[in-house]
Order: sequence, then C-alpha cells, then structure tokens
Amino acid sequence: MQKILVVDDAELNRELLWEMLKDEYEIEMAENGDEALSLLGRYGCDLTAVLLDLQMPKKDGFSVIIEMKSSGLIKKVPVLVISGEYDVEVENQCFQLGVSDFIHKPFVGSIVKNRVKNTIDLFECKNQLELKVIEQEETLREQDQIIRIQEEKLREAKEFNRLMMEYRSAIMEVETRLKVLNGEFSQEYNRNPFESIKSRLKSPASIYEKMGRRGFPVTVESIRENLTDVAGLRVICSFPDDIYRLADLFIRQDDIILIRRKDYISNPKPNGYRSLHLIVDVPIFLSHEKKYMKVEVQFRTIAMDFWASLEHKLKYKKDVDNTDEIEKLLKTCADSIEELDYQMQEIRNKIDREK
Ligand code: 0O2
Repeated sequence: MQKILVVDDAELNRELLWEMLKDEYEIEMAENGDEALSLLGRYGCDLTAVLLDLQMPKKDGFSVIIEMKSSGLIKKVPVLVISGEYDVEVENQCFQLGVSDFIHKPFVGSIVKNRVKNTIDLFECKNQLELKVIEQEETLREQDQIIRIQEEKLREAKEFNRLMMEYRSAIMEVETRLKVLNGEFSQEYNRNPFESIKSRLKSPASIYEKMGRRGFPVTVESIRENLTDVAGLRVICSFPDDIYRLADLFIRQDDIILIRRKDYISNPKPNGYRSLHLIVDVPIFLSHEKKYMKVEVQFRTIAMDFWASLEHKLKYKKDVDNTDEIEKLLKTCADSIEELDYQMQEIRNKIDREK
C-alpha cells in the first residue's frame, strides 16, 4: 500500500481524512509542522503524498513547505494543501513553492479521493518524464562523446595515412634516383652498381612499439620528428666498392641532406654485421608543397645481405638453443664473407684490367 502523510492540527479533520483514504493508502498522521518534518525525515521518498494544513500552532504548513522545497523533497513527494478558505494570493504562493494541488474544506469523500489519486498519478507521470529526459540527456551526452572520439580517431587516421603516403613517396623518390644511377652506369660502363633494391614501410604496429619503447608520444608529428626508419630501402650491391661509389653519388645530389652515416663495413658490429647506413632527408614534391622526408638507406653486398637475413632471424627467435655457438659461427661466417667479397672484387678488377 502506498503511504501518505496527513498533517492537520484538528483531530476531527485527521479522522475524516483517515476514514476517506484508509482503504487505499497506509496513513501517517501529524498534528503540527514539527511532527510532520520529523515523519518526512523518517520516510522521505517512501511517502506517496502529503496532505498539509497551512494554519497550525508551533510550526505552520508554510514552514513545512519551505523546508521541503529547500531539501528538494517537494519535487519527489507531492504536497496537497488542505485549506479552509479560498485565498488566491496564498494559493499562488503555495504553487510557486511547489505545492501540487489544494483540497478545500469541507471535505467530500469522492473529491478528496480523486484529488489525491490524480495528484499522485500526475506526479508519477511527471517524475517518470523527467527521469526519461535525464536518461535521454545522458544518452545524448554519451553519443556526443562517442562521435567526438570517432572524429578524433578519423582525423588521426587521416593524418597517419597521409604521413604514410608521404613516406611511400620518399621511398619511390630514392628508388628512382638510385635506378637512374644504375641505368647510367649500365649505359656508360656496361655494369650495374647494384643488383636489387628492397624497400619497406614500417608497419603501424612496429611504429607504435618503437615509439613506446623510446618513450615518445605516438602522434604524427612525433613520428615524423623521432623516427628515421619509417621509410627504409636496402640496396644490394655486388662489390664493396660499388656500395661506397653509389652511396657517394647519391648523397652528392644537391637536394639530398645527409643526416647520419654509419659505416658498419669499415667498423663492423661485434657480431660481424656489415652494411653502410645512410639516414637522409629527401624532398618529395606534392601538389602544393615540397616536403623533406627522412629515409634510411642500407647498402650491403649480396653476401652481407644473406648473412644479415639469417642473423636477423636468430635475433627474433626466442626458442633457439646454443645461441652462443651460433653467434660464434655467424661471426666466423661474417669474417669469411668480408674476405670473399674483397677477393671477388679483386677478381673483377683483374678482369677489368685484362679488358
Ligand atoms: P628492423 O626489423 O630491420 O627494422 P635505429 O633503430 O635505426 O633508430 P640503431 O639500432 O642505432 O637505431 O640503428 P642501426 O644500428 O643503424 O640499425 C638500423 C637497422 O640496421 C636495424 O633496424 C636493422 O635493420 C639493421 N641492423 C643493425 N644492426 C644489425 C645487426 O646486428 N644484425 C642485423 N641483421 N641487422 C642489423 P631495426 O629497427 O633494428 O630492425
């Protein structure tokens, strides 16, 4: 049963209302404002309605209404004022404070019942509507947030894809320049300084991993600034001297900016790794601008490349036993490869001289 609170200083009125409403509601009674407030404090929102007389000794009905308004309870529990007279000003004041309706004396059973029931129903409808509006506002806020996140992701993806397009263009630029040099050599000296070119664009997962490992934020600007090997080319030459000749001709081109040169051929890594690495800034020509992109170009002989591929596999294979022994064997192979590369180069020189 729904619980209602009847507040009236006149016992007769309380009895009358109790008689009229007892079959439909569980009724709490108070005979003044103080008692009413203490019952409101005890039951709060468990009350379905409050029937409240205005004129009472000690604390009057107005004070109860004002306290219910300031605690916000008047928005949760409807108040029907029991009034003996029609006073427009008083009624307006009550409505402004949040009172839901008036029941005028003398009480007529059917009118009281209907007023209370209608007020409770209307109030519940109003509350449910308000709740729906709050829920919809929350849903809208969440959807707005999702849309903003998606917009941001899309924007980032667009910028990232553009960056990748620029790196791809830089790879094409370098590849073309090296192929032009190869073509010229083939024409002029009847030989090719390089056998093949491999290129690769670093995968998003590798980019993400490397940026994280180095503690850089993963943004387009930061990738552009901090990574030098998103665009990578590997130039496979037949002889060591071709490597230096080709690399020199390439970096002497007047719009290529050399950022770093690491010569692991004259200064091999302790494991035996040999290659010449160039980090360069290469211009690419876009519809509205010329942009410099960082590219890593590795030069190595066929034999060095064969060695590096095998060694790279070992590095990333966690389940290989006897790594010490394999590393020693690889080092020995690397040294033999160097010897072999220079011997082959010597043979080629001899052939050239014979010619
Ligand atoms: P991956 O998977 O080939 O891309 P950097 O990483 O370039 O900023 P680092 O390591 O000082 O800094 O540059 P370095 O020494 O020039 O190495 C760059 C790349 O050269 C490596 O890239 C390898 O491709 C290759 N490399 C260098 N050392 C070795 C080696 O001992 N063995 C083999 N097989 N390759 C080597 P990543 O990013 O390490 O690997």
